[in-house]
Amino acid sequence: MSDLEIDEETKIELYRTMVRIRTFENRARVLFRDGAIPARSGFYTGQEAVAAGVCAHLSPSDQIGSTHRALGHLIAKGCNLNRLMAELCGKSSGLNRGKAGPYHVFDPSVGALGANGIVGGSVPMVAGYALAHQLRGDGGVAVSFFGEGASNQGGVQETLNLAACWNLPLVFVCENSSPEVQMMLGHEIDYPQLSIDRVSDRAQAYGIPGATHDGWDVLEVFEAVDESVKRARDGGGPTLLEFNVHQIEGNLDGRLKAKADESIWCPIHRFKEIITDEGILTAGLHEKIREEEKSRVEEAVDFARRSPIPIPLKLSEASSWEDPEMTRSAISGSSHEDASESFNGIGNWAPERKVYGFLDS
Ligand SMILES: Cc1ncc(C[n+]2csc(CCOP(=O)(O)OP(=O)(O)O)c2C)c(N)n1
Repeated sequence: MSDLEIDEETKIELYRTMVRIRTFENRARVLFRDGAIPARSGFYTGQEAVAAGVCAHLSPSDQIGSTHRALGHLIAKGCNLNRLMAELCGKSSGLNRGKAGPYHVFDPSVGALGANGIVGGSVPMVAGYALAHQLRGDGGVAVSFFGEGASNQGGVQETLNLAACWNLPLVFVCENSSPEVQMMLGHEIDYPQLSIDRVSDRAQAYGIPGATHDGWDVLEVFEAVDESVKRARDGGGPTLLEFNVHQIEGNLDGRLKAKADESIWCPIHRFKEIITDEGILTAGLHEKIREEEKSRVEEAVDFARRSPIPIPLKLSEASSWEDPEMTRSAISGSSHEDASESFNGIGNWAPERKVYGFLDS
């Protein structure tokens, strides 16, 4: 590790970003429960340190490619919260006019290539952006987020190989929440999915640097990514970084209540203690950040609520798909009225959910 000095302002920004992600997701959970978000989504709760620590090194002209747990990545990359929330709610003011939803939302204006419902699907695409930076010689980098499950996909391994062969300015970020990591954290494992202990060991096979870090320590993430991004910008090629993470509530039908001992791996809880001890975060500043982020998220909810749903006919007109009739039936499964119904926010599948997250503890 480098001897990187991280100043107070950066630490507070990292903290704020994590709080923003947690606040947004907790609010989104309530909207899912109430049926206002008529779609499925993975959650990023417990992994915030990775998105915050990575994206702090990137500018809007750098790209990230994401997973089915994209909200944290998108928020850390600077997506407009109003339009992000509107997108989740299927509203026409959403980032993608309400057509992408939680699994495919994207915002190229901030370099967020978006969520991806296909496990490992975004990884090869991100390499294309890295190649574009290399060809332009503009010093830009691309970052590819993926899970340890995705790391076994052929496309991910091919991209690692190609990125290494072409020396692309690409940082691979594997967020490992595997059963093996969960076992290390004291939980039981149910099935093996990796033949190795560390995904980063695979870097060796491609002749690129690789390392594994605690993904619940935002400073460790920040420091590790600093080196890799600098190397990529300076023409030093790709890196495979692995961050072990504990998903506090990753799944749709996940546990309703976080276990008390999970606060150990809650990146926000941990970092709050550290910067409080350092005298950087006072109770007043913590409260201010919480209130500001809560009101930003509430503003996003209001914006989404006030926004209209897309008009079904416009869905096909505004689309680049060629056959409007096919588009309509693909979206609705049947008639225009059904399509309108499917976007009106009255889903009834959402299970009862509770909101939690150590922010107030
Ligand atoms: C190509 C493909 N296969 C299977 C699925 C179903 N699926 C959704 S999430 C998931 C697990 C992915 O694991 P990982 O990449 O480790 O991410 P995590 O959920 O742990 O964050 C699977 C198999 C999918 N969406 N896409």
